[in-house]
This record gives sequence, structure tokens and C-alpha cells, in this order.
Amino acid sequence: MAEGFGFTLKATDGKARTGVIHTTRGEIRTPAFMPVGTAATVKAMMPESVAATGADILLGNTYHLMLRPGAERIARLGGLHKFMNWEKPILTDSGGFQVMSLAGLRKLTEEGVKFSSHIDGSKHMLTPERSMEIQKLLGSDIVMCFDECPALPASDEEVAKSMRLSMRWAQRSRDAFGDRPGHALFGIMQGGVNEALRGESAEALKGIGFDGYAVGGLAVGEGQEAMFGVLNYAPDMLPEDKPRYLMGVGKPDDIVGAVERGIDMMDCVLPSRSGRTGQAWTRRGQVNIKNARHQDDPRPLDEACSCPACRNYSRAYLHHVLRSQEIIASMLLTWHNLHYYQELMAGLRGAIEAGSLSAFVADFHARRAEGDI
Ligand code: PRF
Ligand code: ZN
Repeated sequence: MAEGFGFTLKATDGKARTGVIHTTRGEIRTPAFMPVGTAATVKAMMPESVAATGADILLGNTYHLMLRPGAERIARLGGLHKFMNWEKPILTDSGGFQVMSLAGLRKLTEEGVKFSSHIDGSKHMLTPERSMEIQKLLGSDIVMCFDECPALPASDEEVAKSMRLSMRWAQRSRDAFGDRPGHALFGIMQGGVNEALRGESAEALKGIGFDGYAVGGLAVGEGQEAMFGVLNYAPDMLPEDKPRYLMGVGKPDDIVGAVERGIDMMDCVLPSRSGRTGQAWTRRGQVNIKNARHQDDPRPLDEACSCPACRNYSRAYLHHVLRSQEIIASMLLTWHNLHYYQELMAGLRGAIEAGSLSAFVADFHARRAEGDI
């Protein structure tokens, strides 16, 4: 597999694992949460601030960057890391999932997906080969296979057909990626909530061979119980010595449940996106800072949080700037949320290493049940 890339497992606790992914741009401590930097920015955050929250790696998107400003342009400007001033590792998603959820007119064939841009309606085509080329132009450290994630509801037959197409695309992705020392390629398991199809997908991917394995096709509206149902068996179908990445998850309790079930990496827009609308995540659950009950409250969002929003500002101030649609509201709440997520990951890693994950998880749920102060 890729030279300059590796995964070391440090400790396990039940099915949960903690370890380190080694890349040429630095180490990623797992379980890892990856903030989403879709358009070459984690919205409302300077890259050094993202790093200060404790993030070891960011996620970027093929789909958005190919449309604007264009992958060839980013390559001419020295690659995505230089372009956005982020020196640590970047994982890029391959585009298929975003095409299906964002693009206008789409046509899916064996070859790939033809679609029109959500920005200007212009026509484009993504194939496994073009997705690998774009992710190479971006200079991504962890490249994702080009796959299809079927929209729900879907019959077992439709899910099977889609998964088998994704597995043929996985082979084409592997062939097109070639051998790129210092860059890793991850396969993506599909198969919906069907155990046999998940097994078939895992076998196909293992037969091809990847540097890491993602669980795709979850958190698409099936609900937490169904998602955990799949996560009760899916990680066990994947190689133990490679990182396992759950795509597009999730809320803090989804993350805790996924880690308990053997997931090593996750990404989600939730902490950044919901920060911009006034939703904050704390140890005591969700807080909507827009709510009038905060307008005279001199206390911080979370007195135990060491982020700049909680150290230097009151709930009353956060409420005011959010209500006034001041830019600093997005900056502070995004910072807090990313800090909270990274602190949760650090807590999970520490607990797994200490063999005390079940106590950590019990405490996590108990505090949330108390509710906001
Ligand atoms: N495939 C890809 N990206 C994704 C997903 C997927 O299935 C999901 C599903 N939650 C999020 N992002 N390529
Ligand atoms: Zn905070």
C-alpha cells in the first residue's frame, strides 16, 4: 500500500480503537473528527484557528472545488494546502455523493455521472478516472473512491445494483489512482441497511485492496437506530489494521456510538453549519443561543469550555451578535462547536487508552440528560 502512509493501533476497549494515522503531512490521532472545508475554507474560521481547536485533518470536496475555482487552477497555484494555507493532512471526498445531493439535472451511467452545476447550470461529467485526477490536482493526502450513494427510500434490489456499480467504480478508482507515494486511497463500502449487501461490498473492496475503508451510505435518513444496527456488524467486515471512516456523521451521540462500534474517523458539517445558525453543542446537550432566555445572561456558554467564545464572551453577547447577524457570531459559535467536538474526540481517545470507555460514555449521556443550565 501507499508508501509514507500507515496506521498504528495503540489500544482497544471493546470494539473501540485508538491509534495514529501517519501521513507525510503529520499524524492524525484516532478516533478523529474532520471539520468540513468544502470550498477551501472551514466557514468563519482561519485555518490556524481550526488547528487550535485540535483538528489534525480537514475534509475538502471534489464537487465544489472542480466547479469553483477549478481543480486545474488550484494545481497551478500550488495545490489545495498552499491555496488555503492548511499544512496538515486533507482528505477529499470524491464528488459522487455531492453530485447526487446538490447538482441539478443528473444522468447516471456505467461510465459516471453527467450533471449540471448548482452554481451556474454548466454541464460537467464525473467518472472514477476524472475524480482521481481532480483529487490528484488538489494534492489531497487521502483520496476517496468515486462511488454512488443511493437516495432513500430504495429497495434491496436498487441498493444492490447501486452498490455493485460502486464496486466496479472502486476498481476503476484503484486503477486510475495508480501508485502515489505519500497519498492514500480509501475504498467506500455501500449496501444500505442490508447485512448481506454490506458483506458483499466489504469482500469486493478487500479484494481490490485499499489504504483505508469508509462506511458510506449511512446517515442518509435511516435514523440512528438503523445506522447503529449496521455499525454493529459493518466495521467487523473491514480489515482490522486499516482505518475505518464513517462518512458524514454526525451529532455528538452518533459519534460516540460509532466510536464504540469500531469507527476511527468521521466528518460532518454539523458543528460548523449549526454554529452559523446559533446552535451550540455543549457537554449538557444542545443550546440555541438565539433563544430570548440568554439575552441578560452574563455567564459563558459553557463555564468548563476553554474556547475563546466561552473564555471571553457572555451568553448575552453571543445572543446579541447572533440576533444582529454580526459576522463574529458565526466565528465564535463555529469555534466553540469545533472545540467541543475535538474535546469529545480527545476524551474518547483517552478513555479507550485507559480502558474506561464505558464510564466515559455513561458520563457523556448523564450530563446531556441534565440539560442546559
Ligand atoms: N459516499 C461519499 N461521500 C459521502 C457519503 C457516501 O456514501 C455519505 C453518506 N453519509 C456522506 N458523504 N463518497
Ligand atoms: Zn466554548
